[in-house]
Amino acid sequence: MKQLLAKLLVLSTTVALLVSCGSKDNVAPRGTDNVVSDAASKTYVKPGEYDEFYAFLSGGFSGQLSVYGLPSGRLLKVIPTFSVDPEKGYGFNEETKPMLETSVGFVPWDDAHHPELSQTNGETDGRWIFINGNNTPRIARIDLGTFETTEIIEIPNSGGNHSSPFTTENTEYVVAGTRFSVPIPQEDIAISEYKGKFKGALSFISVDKDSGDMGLAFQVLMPGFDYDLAHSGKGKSHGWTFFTTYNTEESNTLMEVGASQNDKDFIAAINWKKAEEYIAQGKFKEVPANYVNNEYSDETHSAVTKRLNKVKVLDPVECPGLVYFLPTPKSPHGVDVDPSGEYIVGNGKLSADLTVHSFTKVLDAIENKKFEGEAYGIPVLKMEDILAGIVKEPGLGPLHTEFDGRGNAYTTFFISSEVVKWKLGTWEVIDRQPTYYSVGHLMIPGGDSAKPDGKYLVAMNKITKDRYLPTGPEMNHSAQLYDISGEKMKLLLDFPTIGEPHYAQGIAASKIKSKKIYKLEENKHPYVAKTEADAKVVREGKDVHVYMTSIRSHFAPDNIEGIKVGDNVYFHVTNLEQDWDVPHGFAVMKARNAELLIMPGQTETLLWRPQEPGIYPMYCTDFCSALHQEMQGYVRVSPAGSNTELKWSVGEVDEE
Ligand SMILES: [Cu+2]
Repeated sequence: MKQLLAKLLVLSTTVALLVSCGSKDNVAPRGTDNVVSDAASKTYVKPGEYDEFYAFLSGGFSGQLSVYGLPSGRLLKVIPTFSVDPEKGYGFNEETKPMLETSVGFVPWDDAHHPELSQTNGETDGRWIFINGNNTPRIARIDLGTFETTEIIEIPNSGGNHSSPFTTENTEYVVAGTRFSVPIPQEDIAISEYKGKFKGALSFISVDKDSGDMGLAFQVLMPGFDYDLAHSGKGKSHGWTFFTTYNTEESNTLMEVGASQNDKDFIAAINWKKAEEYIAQGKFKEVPANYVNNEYSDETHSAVTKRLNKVKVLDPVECPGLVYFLPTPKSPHGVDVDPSGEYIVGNGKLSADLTVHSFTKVLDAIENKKFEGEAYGIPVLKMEDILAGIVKEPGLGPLHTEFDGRGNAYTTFFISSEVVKWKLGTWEVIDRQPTYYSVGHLMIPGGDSAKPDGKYLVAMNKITKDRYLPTGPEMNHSAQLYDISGEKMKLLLDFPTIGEPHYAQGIAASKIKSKKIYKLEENKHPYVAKTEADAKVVREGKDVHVYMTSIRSHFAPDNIEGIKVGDNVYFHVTNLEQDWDVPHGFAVMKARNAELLIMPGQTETLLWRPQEPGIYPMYCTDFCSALHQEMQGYVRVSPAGSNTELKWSVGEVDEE
């Protein structure tokens, strides 16, 4: 096995060298031969027409989620999630600052990996999309009515939230498995004490079926392995969630060698219905935990941070039947469950073969107590008892598998840089297509649900190299669209992405009901001004609240005097428009945060602390009308302690 590892390492270097050969400046792009001749007509969406699918691609290290149309590959929107966004004011305006609050204070950035659509009966339902924050462990929920981040929950006892937020069949839960094991509770100990002292928490976050509200239901305290990815069961395996593990060696240094020793690592199978029974019986420990839950209200247009201080923890040793280990070669990365819920594919990234387990056989082995042994008190099943089949030498470095709903599976191979199509049940390879280059995840709309829409496949590649015009040392990552409606896959399109498109989800456009405006009469923001008659300026000590309105093409008030150095000026701007797609912006000179971008019927607040006396222009930043350039005003700032009278102008025309 060590030999195999060495071979893989050599091969990966060779592939990297091959890839770099083609990267001389401005050489013609490679790999155009396999583009089918009708690719252009298959991806062409006429001007004015809509795409058939939404695709949601994570932004990876940008911390955002971007929305594309398929098959055109057109970028429709970037949704700020875990990172501040000066374009929309997210994380800069007073309303959304609490969204990025954590147990250690305001965190303006994270690394977002796996978007996951909400499901009903195992099918994507177009209500919400969830995404994980890796670095400061969190899960966000985005409302697909508004395409805005509406909730973020922090995950305590986690060392990095990678295997997340994969949903259960009816979005009962989204899950969060720690990538890194850490001492739980955290403590100041030598890193060499890793083995036995470090633990991995697998969290189940409940989702309210009507409101979508998330809450940390319970955590399962696992051995100190690394937990990589997850998928929940469906159909016959509904009630179970599967997490891949690596580093079952519990190594803590030179991991590329240390964590690659064992021939098999595990897929941890968690029976969460059993967990619910144990919780109901009170068989949990309630442990102190410091975490937050931030929620944005569509009524007040404001987010509130709730601080939480305990969590229910289940210990598998005290809860028989809660966790089983399925031995799987070798450092399995993705764990993917087919649409029927029977097959559990373990993508052992250092393995020559793909391993597929049978859920029926897993249940049978459990029932007959056919165990190979145990690890930290958790029963280990025998691989030969649970194996459904093996896909023999399909490629090098398997990472992830999705399904088309017609009995086929598609697996990405990072090292051999390809997507391989194979058949469930017969395990034979049907087709393979190269990717440009080094593919990570792939996405078929609904491809990890019970009802895939098996028309397109998107490969998300880690290396772009010579695919586009050079843009300096950094090239945007690349996604590639394949037509998978026939026997053979056909490459149709490359399109650049934002950040790292780590994973994606796709859904038929008809399943999403996008909201067009916020109704002004429903606006319950505490500082709303619903008409220009409500516009005013109120001083409360050093805090000055400007109740401002914007409508094509003026602000009310437009001139303000009596502001002093040392004041905290809150511009609460309400957009009075009630038409689709008429946002207004707001900026004031020398503001040290960002602009506001206010949707029709919405109120947003910019905090401004002027530092020197003078006249400060303010203006609308979003081109809104022919007289947009006239949409402006002034603020007069006087020295601290001066007695300039507070006054403002609303709708008065200049006198001669
Ligand atoms: Cu405007």
